[in-house]
Amino acid sequence: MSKLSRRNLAKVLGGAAAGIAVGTRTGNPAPAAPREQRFPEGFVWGCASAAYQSEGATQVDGRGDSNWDVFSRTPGKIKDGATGDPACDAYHRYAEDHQLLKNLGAGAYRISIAWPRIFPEGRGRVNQKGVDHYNRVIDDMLEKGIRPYVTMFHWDYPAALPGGWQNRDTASALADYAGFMAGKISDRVKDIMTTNEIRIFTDVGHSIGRHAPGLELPPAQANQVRHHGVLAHGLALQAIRATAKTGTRVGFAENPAIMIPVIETPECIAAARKATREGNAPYMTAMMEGKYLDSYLTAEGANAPKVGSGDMKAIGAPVDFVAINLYTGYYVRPAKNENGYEFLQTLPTSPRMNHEWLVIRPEAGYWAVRHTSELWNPKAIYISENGASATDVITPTQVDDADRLMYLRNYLTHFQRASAEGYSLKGYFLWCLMDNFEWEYGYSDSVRMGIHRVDFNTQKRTPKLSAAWYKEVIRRNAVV
Ligand code: GBH
Repeated sequence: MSKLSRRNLAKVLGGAAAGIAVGTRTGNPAPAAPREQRFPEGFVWGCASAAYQSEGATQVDGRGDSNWDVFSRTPGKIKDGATGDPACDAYHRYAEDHQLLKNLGAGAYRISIAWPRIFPEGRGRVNQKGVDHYNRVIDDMLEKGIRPYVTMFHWDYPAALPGGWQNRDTASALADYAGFMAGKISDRVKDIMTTNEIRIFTDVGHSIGRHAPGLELPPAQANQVRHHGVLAHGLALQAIRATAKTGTRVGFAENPAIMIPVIETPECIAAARKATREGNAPYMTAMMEGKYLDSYLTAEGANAPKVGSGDMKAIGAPVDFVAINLYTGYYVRPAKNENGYEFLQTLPTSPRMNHEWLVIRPEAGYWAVRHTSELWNPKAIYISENGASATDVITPTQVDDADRLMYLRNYLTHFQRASAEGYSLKGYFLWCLMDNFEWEYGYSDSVRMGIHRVDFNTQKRTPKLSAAWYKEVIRRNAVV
């Protein structure tokens, strides 16, 4: 045996491997009882959905056309030419859907209101049938013991609004609508979100052009649209507070880019926190701080948005909670450059779910909560969306989606860590209760995201394996 003595080898590999007789095995100590990764008492478990993705019935009861109707009817924009019809026909089947939540034991459902059902022309005339519809939806939820969380704007605005988000007036139109609706529902709805993902509907809709209205604006105009987005939140917040019954809490649902310290050292954590603040400068950071960071304004230079007096005060008014949609994240480390950090590349080998963009980064769940708390310390944080596109395996007796379950369980482990460390995480909404219209991907089989499978021909809903798993999570109030 070369230079290695048997003794050294035994140290590294253990006696038996080194050919040395080991003494009598005394056995391992008895394993400790498994410790459950629990969530605090009163933690809110729910599912999420959105009007245009699930309601269908786009021509019913006086609803006006939305930007998404116009976009999805434009050839070449949506896979297979799909539109928001029939979606899940939730407009007519909401009671059945609430029953699905009840079967899960879920205590909450996040829905959005279709603005074009309430103000078909964007402003002015109210369509009472639209108001009546949401009153029925909310009442049915409450009768079944499900707490409604309502988003005023999840991307579908009345197509009649001149100029859409390029027009500053759209921000005040949203505020008028949101204030009006809050007056109608806040006797029963206690948690309202102004907007969903300003980062996405402004960027992907106006800069990348993959979402409605499909524009690819130059930087100055795109920044102006972003400003109108956060302004809409600020004005809506004011308007809702002016009309809502006391005890109604108002916030936003945003999907900030979350930067993960690739190695958990204090330097790397600080770098990731700084990158998270700066990487969301036009959106969440502006809403939490009431200002645009100098680094953002300097980088944009002449393309920076034109800001009206009083805008930033409205945008930065304190919210009652922050809701985060969390799907993926970005690895960051410290660097000797101007920013003090750099991003690691996302590689072709980075594990993904079926969406190309859905890179699996479960740690982002923990860092979303921790960075948000450390940067801005909001009263409460919710995860308002988290979920995955995965392939369903259909057997005669079951719909198996073990990969979705794997994804969800991994992320939940990291949300639980944040909660166990004492961060103010109050609830979790799984995206999605059921398969639905997945925006530019339409109804493609590969990007279904539900824990209930929807047959879009018959509208039959079938619980998947992930629904059975989620039910057990809720029952035990723990990661299972
Ligand atoms: C959420 O957005 C939405 O709130 C929800 O409506 C949606 O169904 C769900 O995700 C699942 O997609 O390839 O450059 O065009 C999550 C944020 C928005 C991230 C679209 C990826 C595509 C970027 N996602 N985006 S791009």
